[in-house]
Amino acid sequence: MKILVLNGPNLNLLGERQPEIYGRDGLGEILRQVRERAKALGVEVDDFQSNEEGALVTKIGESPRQYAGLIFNPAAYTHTSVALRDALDACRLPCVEVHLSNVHRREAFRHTSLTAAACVGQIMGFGARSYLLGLEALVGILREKTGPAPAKA
Ligand code: CA2
Repeated sequence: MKILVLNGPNLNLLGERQPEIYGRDGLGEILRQVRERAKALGVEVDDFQSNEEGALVTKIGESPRQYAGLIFNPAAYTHTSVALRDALDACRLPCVEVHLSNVHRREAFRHTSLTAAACVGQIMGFGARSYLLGLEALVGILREKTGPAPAKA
């Protein structure tokens, strides 16, 4: 079972600025933790980050060929992108939306997510742990559908 971890604009800058909001871990470190948890859960993970909306739309569109589900931090596009919402609806894969910060404790423009309604759920406010919780939730949902992973030899 393969899962795609998608990251939107500016998340490549994590760890460099605004650590009080986003924590000190860079995206590479967050993804390392995700891969470690994925291994423990017995699933494979790929990742993709882009600062471009169209590249994210294209990646989501291609994802049903390769992946069972998505973990997605759409970053600022969360609050603006009908295109990403439509792409998620169209691809029909289960997606967990994750955010490092609790957007409801921040500016009002961050309180709306256009993408959340196309997702099975949303996890926010736990820093890098949001991704790990999102992965666990997604794997749980997928296993409910397909049954447990085969035991290791
Ligand atoms: O809390 C989150 O995960 C966000 O998706 C992060 C986005 C923000 O626009 C969302 O409202 C909430 C920002 C992504 C990264 O922004 C950085 C900006 C400067 C330095 C480091 C990261």
